[in-house]
Amino acid sequence: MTSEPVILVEHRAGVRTLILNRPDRLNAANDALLLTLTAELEAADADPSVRVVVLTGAGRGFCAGQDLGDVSGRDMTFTEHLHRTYNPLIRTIRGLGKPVITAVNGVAAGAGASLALSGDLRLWAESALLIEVFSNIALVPDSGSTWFLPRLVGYHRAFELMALAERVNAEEGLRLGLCEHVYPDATFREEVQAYAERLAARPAHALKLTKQALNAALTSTLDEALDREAELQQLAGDHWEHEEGVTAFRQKRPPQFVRGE
Ligand code: LHQ
Repeated sequence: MTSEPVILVEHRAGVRTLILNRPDRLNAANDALLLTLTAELEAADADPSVRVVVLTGAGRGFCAGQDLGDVSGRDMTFTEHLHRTYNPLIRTIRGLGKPVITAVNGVAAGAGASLALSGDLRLWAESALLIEVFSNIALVPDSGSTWFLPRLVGYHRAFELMALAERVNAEEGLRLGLCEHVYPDATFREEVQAYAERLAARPAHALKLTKQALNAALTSTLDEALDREAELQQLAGDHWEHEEGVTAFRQKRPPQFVRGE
C-alpha cells in the first residue's frame, strides 16, 4: 500500500504550487512534511522553469502547526527540533531567489501562522483564520512569528494576539496588513493562480535582487541600504531584463521578460 505524499506538487505557467497534504489533521506538520517541503522549495529554487512558488493547504485548513499527536516520546529537545525542521524551512522561504506566495486557504495556527506570515506575498481566502495559538499550550511563538508579527502590527498588538491566542479572520487580517488580498473561497485557487502568473511575467532577476535588498534592509541602517542598492542596481542594470525593459518602453510595447526557460 502506498501512502499519500505529504506535499503535492503542481506546476503550471511558471508557477510551482506546493500543497501541504494532511487534510484530516488540517495539515498539521510532522517531520516528514517539514523536511519534504524544504526539499521541494530548494528544488523549485534550482529549477529555471519555476518563476514563482505558491504554498497552500489541501482541504479546509492551511496548516494547524506542529502535529500534537507526533510530539510525545520524541528523542529530540524542542530546541533541536526547531533547528532541524522549522528553522531551515523558514530560512529557505526567506532566502529563496524567487517570490513565495503563501495562499492561506483556511486556518493557520501556531507554526502554521508563522508559515502563513513568511511569504513575500500573502493571499487569503475568505475563510482563512490566523491564530498565534502557542500560548494555548503554554509555548512561545516560534518559526519566525516573534519576528514577523511585531513588524506588521507593532509590539503591543502582536503581544495581545500571542497572549490571548485571538483568532484573526480575513477581514481583520487585511486591515492589520497580515495579507495583501482576500478572495472568495469558491474561486480562491483560480485567483491565486492568476495572481501568481501575473507575478511570473515580471522580471525574475530584478525581483530576486529586490527580495534580497528588502530582506537585508529590514535589519540595516539607511547608509547600509543605500550602499547595497547601488551594488544591486549594477547587477540589475547589467542584465538583459533591463535592456528589454528599456527597449520595450522606447518601442511602446509591453516588455517580454520570459525567455524560453
Ligand atoms: C490536529 C491539530 C494539530 C494534530 C487540528 N495536531 N491534530 C514547534 C515545535 C515543537 C513542538 C511544539 O510546537 C511547535 C510549534 C507549534 O506549532 S505549537 C502549536 C500547535 N498547534 C496547535 O496547538 C493547534 C491545535 N489545533 C487547534 O487549536 C484547532 O484544531 C484549530 C483552531 C487549528 C482548528 O479548529 P477546528 O476548525 O475546530 O478543527 P478541529 O479542532 O476539529 O480539528 C480537525 C481535526 O484536525 C481534528 O481531528 P479529529 O480526528 O478530531 O477530526 C484535530 O484533532 C486535528 N488537528 N490541529 N496541531
